[in-house]
Amino acid sequence: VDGKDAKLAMAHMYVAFIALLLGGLAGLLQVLVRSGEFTLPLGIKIGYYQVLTVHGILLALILTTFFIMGFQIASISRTAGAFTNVQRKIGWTGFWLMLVGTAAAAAMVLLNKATVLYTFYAPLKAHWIFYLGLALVVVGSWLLCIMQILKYYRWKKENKGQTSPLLTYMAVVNSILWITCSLGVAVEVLFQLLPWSLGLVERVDILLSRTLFWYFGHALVYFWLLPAYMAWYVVVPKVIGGHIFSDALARLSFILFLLFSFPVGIHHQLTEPGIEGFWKFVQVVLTFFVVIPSLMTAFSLFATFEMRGRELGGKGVLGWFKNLPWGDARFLVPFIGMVAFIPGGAGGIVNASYQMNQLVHNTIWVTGHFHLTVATAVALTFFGVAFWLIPHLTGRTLTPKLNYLGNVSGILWGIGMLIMSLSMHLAGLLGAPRRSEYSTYGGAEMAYDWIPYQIAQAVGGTILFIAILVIMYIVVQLIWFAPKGEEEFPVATVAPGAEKTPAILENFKIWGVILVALIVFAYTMPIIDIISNSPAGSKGFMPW
Ligand code: HAS
Repeated sequence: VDGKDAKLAMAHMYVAFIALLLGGLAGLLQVLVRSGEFTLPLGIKIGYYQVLTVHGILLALILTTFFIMGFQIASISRTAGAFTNVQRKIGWTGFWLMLVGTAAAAAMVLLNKATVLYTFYAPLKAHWIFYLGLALVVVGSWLLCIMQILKYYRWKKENKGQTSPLLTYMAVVNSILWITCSLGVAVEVLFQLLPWSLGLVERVDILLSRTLFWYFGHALVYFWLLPAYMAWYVVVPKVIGGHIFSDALARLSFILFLLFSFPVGIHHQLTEPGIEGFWKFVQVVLTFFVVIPSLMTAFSLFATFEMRGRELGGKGVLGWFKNLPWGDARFLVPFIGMVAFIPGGAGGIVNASYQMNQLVHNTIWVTGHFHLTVATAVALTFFGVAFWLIPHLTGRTLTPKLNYLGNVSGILWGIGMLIMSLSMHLAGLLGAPRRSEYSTYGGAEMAYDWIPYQIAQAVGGTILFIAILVIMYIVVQLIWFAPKGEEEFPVATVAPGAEKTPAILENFKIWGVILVALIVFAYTMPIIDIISNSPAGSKGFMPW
C-alpha cells in the first residue's frame, strides 16, 4: 500500500478500534444489567437505553463504516496502485466529515438527548444535532466511496480492455451499494427527522420513515458483509497458500448482492400494518434470491480449502481438512467467523420466512441472529484482517506471540458468542422480547423462564469483553510496539484452469439499469400506498 494511502487507511483504523473498546464496554454493561444481577448506574449516571444506543451506534455503525472504508482504501491502493493527490484529498475530507459527524452524534447520546437506539426510529426523537451528525457521517462516507470509484475508472482508462484487480472491483461494488442504500436514510433524516426535530413540522409519517430506513437497513448488512467476503475470496486463499477458486464466480456473487440487497427491506416490516401483504410476499421471495450469492460463496470457499488441503497431501473425503494452517490467526480467526455464518445465515432464512417471522420478530432471537452474522462472521473477519493490515500499514510485523494471542481472542470470541447467541436464540423462541431492560413483567410466569438465558448471556458477554481486551492489546502492539518490518498484504491469484472472467461483469451500466428497475418495482407501489394513506397532519415526508 502506498505510504500516503496507508496514513488515510490507518486514520480509519484508530477510530474503528476506539469504537470497539467503548462499544464493547457498553455491551458488557448491558448483558450484566439484563441478567438482573446488576443495576445501573454502577457508579455512573447513565440509563439502560442510553447504553444500548451507545453499543449499537458505536459497533454497528461507527466501527463497521470506519473499518470498511480503511480496508477498502488499502485494498485498492494495494491492487490498483496509489490514489492521486486529488482523490486522496477527497478521501481526507470524507474522513474528517465522518469524524465530526460521529463526535456530534456521540455527544448528543452521552447527554441523553439521543436515546433512540441504533435504528433511530420515529417516534423516538433525538436532538437535531444527532441527526445532523448522522448526515455528516453519510456525506463523508459518500466522498470516500467517490474517491474509490474515481480510482477504479482511472485504472480502467489506463488499462483499456483489461479485467480490473478483483479486490478493487469488490471495493467499488460495495461503494456503489453503500451510496445507493444510504440515499434512503439520507432522505429520511433530511426530509423527515431533521425538520421534525427542529420543530418545523409537528408530525412525520412513521411508516414511511421506517420503510425508508429499511430500504437502507437491509442493504447496510451486505455493506458490512461484502468486505468480509473480500477477505474470504481473495485474502484467506493466499494465507493458506492456495488460489481463488474462480474470479468470475466471485464477481458474479458481488453483482448479485448489489442487485438483490435492495428490493428486500420490507422483510423487516412483515408485522407492520399499512403495507399490503402482496408486497411483503414479493420482497420475501426476493429475499431468497439474496441468499444465493452467499451459498455460492460457501461453495467457492469449500472448493478453495479442499484444493489446498489436497495439494498438501490430504486424502479421503475429509482428510484434507486437517492440513489447513490452523495455527495462523490470519486464517483461524476469519474461519471461526465463517463457521458462525452457517447458523447465522440459517437463522436469517427463518427470519425471512413470512410465517416464521411472526414467531421471532421483535424477540431476542433477532439479536442472536445479528450477533452471529455481523458480530461474529463480519467482526472476526475484520479482526483477522486487522492482524496483518495494521502492521502492513504501520511498517511492523505480527510476531508469533501476537499471532498466538490473535488465535486466543478468536477462540474466546467464538466461545463467548456461542453461549450468548445460543441463549438469545432459545430465549427468543420462548418469547423474550429484544431491546428490553431486565423485568419480570409484573411477575409473569413466562418472564421467569427467560432469566437463566439472560444469565447465560451475561456469561457469554463477559467472555466477549475479555476477547475485546486481548484484541485491543494486540492492536496497540501492532500500531506502536511490535518490531519494525514488512508484513505481507496477502492477495491470492486465480486457480490455474479457472474460466476467463466475462467482460459483462464490469459493465456497470447494465447492472445499474437492472438495479434501478428492481428498486422501482419493489418500492413504488408500497410507497405510493403509504403516502396516500398517510394520517392527516403528518404530511408524508415533505416539511412544507
Ligand atoms: Fe439478517 C434481521 C434475514 C443475513 C444482520 N439481520 C437482521 C438484523 C441485523 C441483521 C443487524 O428476513 C436486525 C435488524 C434490526 O435491528 O431490527 N439476514 C436475513 C437473511 C440473510 C441475512 C435471509 N443479516 C444477514 C447478514 C447480516 C445480518 C449477513 C449482517 C452482516 N435478517 C433477516 C430478516 C431480519 C433480519 C428477515 C428481520 C427479522 C425481524 O423480524 O426483525 C441471508 O443473507 C443469509 C444467507 C447466508 C447463508 C450462509 C452461507 C454460509 C457461508 C459460510 C461458509 C462457511 C465455510 C466454513 C466455508 C445462507 C458463506 C466451513 C467450515 C465448516 C467446519 C463447516
